[in-house]
Amino acid sequence: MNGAQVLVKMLQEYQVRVIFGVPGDTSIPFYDALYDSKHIKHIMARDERSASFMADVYARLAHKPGVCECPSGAGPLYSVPGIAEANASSIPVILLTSDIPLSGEGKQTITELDCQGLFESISKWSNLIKDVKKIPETIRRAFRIATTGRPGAVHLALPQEILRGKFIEKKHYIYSEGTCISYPAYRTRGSRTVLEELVGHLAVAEKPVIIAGGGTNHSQAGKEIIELSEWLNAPVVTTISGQGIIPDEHPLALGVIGDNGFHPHAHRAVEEGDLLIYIGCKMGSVSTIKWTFPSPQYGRKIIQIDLDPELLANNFRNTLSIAGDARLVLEDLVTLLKITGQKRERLSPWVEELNNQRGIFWKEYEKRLQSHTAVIKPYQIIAAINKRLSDPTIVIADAGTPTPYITRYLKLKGNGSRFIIPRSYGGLGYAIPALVGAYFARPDACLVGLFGDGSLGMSAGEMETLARLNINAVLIHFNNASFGWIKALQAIHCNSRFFSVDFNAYDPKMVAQGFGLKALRVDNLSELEDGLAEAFRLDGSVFLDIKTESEAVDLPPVYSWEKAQGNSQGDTG
Ligand SMILES: Cc1ncc(C[n+]2csc(CCOP(=O)(O)OP(=O)(O)O)c2C)c(N)n1
Repeated sequence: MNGAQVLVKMLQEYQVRVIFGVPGDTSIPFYDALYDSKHIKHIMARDERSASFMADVYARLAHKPGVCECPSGAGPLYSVPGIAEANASSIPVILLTSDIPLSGEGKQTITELDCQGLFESISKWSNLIKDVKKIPETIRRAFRIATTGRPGAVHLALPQEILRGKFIEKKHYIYSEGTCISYPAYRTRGSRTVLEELVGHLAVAEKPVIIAGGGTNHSQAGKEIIELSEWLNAPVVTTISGQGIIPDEHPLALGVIGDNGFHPHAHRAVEEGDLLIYIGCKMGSVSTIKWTFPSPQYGRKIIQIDLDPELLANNFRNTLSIAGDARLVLEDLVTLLKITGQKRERLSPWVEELNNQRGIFWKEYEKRLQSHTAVIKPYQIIAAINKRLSDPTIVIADAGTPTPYITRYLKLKGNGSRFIIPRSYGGLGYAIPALVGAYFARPDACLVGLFGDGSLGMSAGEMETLARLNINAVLIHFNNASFGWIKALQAIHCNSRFFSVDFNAYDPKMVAQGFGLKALRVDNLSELEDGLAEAFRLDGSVFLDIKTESEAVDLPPVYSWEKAQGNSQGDTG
């Protein structure tokens, strides 16, 4: 076997079923080896950035590492966004770059680039393989590093001599480490002593609140979160990445906290809570509104559970910090509570009151939906989408208009549905390629992507990929003819002196059709329901262009923006 064949065999050993990538001069031996693989499907993307986004979303949904590949030079440069996003969001993505020959190093070889150095600051591990015989052990290390501890991205550069070189080692060197086929691998339990301390704090807490971050979704800790909240009768709020961990209709599921698309009653719960349990939550700038929320309050206890000890007590002063996997820590906590404690049988008047507020909030929303508006508002689009959602549906959204409205108003159905959004860098152009990755992880699910026209401009080419692969997906385009989010900031902070944010008029429907999608257009509210019904009914990828109110006219639910406008809704108290 040559190195490329060994690489393919190793990927098969790790049960890799799909690789996303873009071809190049240096990828020829790897592609030739993939040609013979009956187990691995190669998905050609139109841009390495998209390929890395596809691998990222595949990993999030399949709970296995996502693998992408690119050729030397421009390929790794274009792969940066997806690798950085995956790494910062604790998603195991493995990028394989086929590189120029080692013999060409330092000789002005076209596409020569220090790929190892390029990825060092945005991955958990970046390595250049210099010996064919090291391929198996390096691949094992790559999967181990990507899936263990706090999962993240790994990059491997494979020069031509390595891909073409002869592998003369024994075949039994080619094997996988079963635990690292999925993630999180080697899950760790929390310290028993600290958990007992937590049980003591819970026994005297009057208003405990559970705050579930993205780590709870990665850990698949939904059942345990519900068990804990029901045992304590404690409300659960989530961050944007934690959404979906508890069904929205659950009496203890209050909603989303943070700056973007928050629910006022969820904020109130956290602000009034006397014991806050943050689980799998980085407590970063958005969920804590730049570390001002919750406000400092004497006697309030903060507990943080995270698999990464480096995050513990990093941004707030914790009463207790517990290092461990969310699911296992909660499993142990609930077991301990059952042995030692009394279940709180009834909802406290405080939780009843919060629920009452939640009821009023949603009634007011229903009322708002009754009024006719000249231009379609984003919240009307989400309400119409909600009616079409079945279980399981995967909803993927981009930055811009979709984020706050989805966060606030989306109602996922059932246990199999997920909502995905890249929250570490919020790079535009994620949702369209992400639909491709989602399809390979969850072919059973209905796929819905939401994005603005700014995002469309960045990843329109992947509509060809969707059409080529004949993927069933609904693509919802929020057409406000601008980089609306930035325009809104200019409205708030620059007295509407709009600068470099408006697009020329063009026809996105024709763009989508040109790439082979079915495309529909909705200009006003009376067409919205029918347009969506048709988009969900048709087979294949369907593009729905919806003319939408700009954020600059009608501010979205962003706490700091509402506050800057003096809107009392933004008040956490
Ligand atoms: C790659 C990238 N560049 C710049 C930004 C900064 N940014 C955040 S929101 C936004 C505007 C988004 O415009 P659009 O996709 O049209 O959505 P809208 O806000 O209009 O709904 C920009 C430019 C970003 N998030 N990602």
